[in-house]
Amino acid sequence: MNDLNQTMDFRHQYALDRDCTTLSRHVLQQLQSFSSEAQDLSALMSRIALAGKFIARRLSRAGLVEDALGFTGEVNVQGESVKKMDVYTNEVFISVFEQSGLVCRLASEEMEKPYYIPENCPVGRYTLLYDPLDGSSNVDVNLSVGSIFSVRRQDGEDLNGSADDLLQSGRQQIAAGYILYGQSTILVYSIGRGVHAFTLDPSLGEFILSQENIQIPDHGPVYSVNEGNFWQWEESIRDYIRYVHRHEGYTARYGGALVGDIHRIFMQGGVFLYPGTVKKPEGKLRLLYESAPLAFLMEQAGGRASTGTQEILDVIPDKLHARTPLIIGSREDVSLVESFIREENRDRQEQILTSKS
Ligand code: P6P
Repeated sequence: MNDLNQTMDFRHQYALDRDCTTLSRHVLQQLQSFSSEAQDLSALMSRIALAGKFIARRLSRAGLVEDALGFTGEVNVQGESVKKMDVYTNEVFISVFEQSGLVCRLASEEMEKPYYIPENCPVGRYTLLYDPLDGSSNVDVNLSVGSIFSVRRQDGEDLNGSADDLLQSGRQQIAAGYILYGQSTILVYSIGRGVHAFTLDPSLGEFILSQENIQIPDHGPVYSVNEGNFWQWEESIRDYIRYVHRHEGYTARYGGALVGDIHRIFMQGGVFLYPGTVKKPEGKLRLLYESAPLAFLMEQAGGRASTGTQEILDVIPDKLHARTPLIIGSREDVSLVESFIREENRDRQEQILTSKS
């Protein structure tokens, strides 16, 4: 073959490979198997991608679609005002899994109890836990929002519909990820074999592999936290913030929507914090469908996720919508925050001992 044909052949092959690594193909490549379980997981991820496409399409035209924006007037189980887009996105996830035969239960931030798909239960032994539209307050100002998902196997019979078998540590997750609706729509996932990103190509209607085996730097310049809560924090968190204010090499970035803030940390390194407050030590973010899936990804990417005193993936929730403080990102940066918390706890213990002596 002459040089021109060799060059054309290479370009042709590269172009096809670039466009053909779809999400479903990648899952099967990861599992190196075509077993029925591998096929199920691949199909399940494709359903999540389909939900992402529906949501991305709705968001891209929200300002033009009648009744897409604004509030429903309802309050959800979290005590938050429900946006019309919250309802729409929640129903998208439900509809893409009905008649899928894959998922028996869906547990959502928007629903007090899990939604059961009885016809799937004898077959579909998976449960999807998800936050259909995280950061929805950003929708009305056209800033990035995201969906977060976690996949677990159904562990035993859920006889009374209480889904108590979901109250297990994040290490039981078999897949997790998020979809970031920004300038482009990016799906980031892991099935425990590294973290991989796919970018939606609207002209193909497919998520195409754009970044494989993402690794987060051990340290990064970004600290991401809502400093407006400074007055509510424990002294240890305040001391950490004073430290980064006084040392060169840090930059504050906070978008008010978890998925976008976390994606930046994945890409640039650093730490995201949503700590507890004196009044609400459990924090704001939910464990099972926000912190745990993100912690699963972060550990796969070489980072860490902590409550401040415990690895997020070791936390066992007492209820479906349990909340937890979240300190997540580069190993060194998460450890630095923890060192301030340990220092504070040590000082507090010394004060208690001193007062007793
Ligand atoms: P605050 C959005 O409501 C959310 O759940 C996350 O997406 C985000 O990280 C956090 O809350 C923002 O909370 O108190 O800073 O507005």
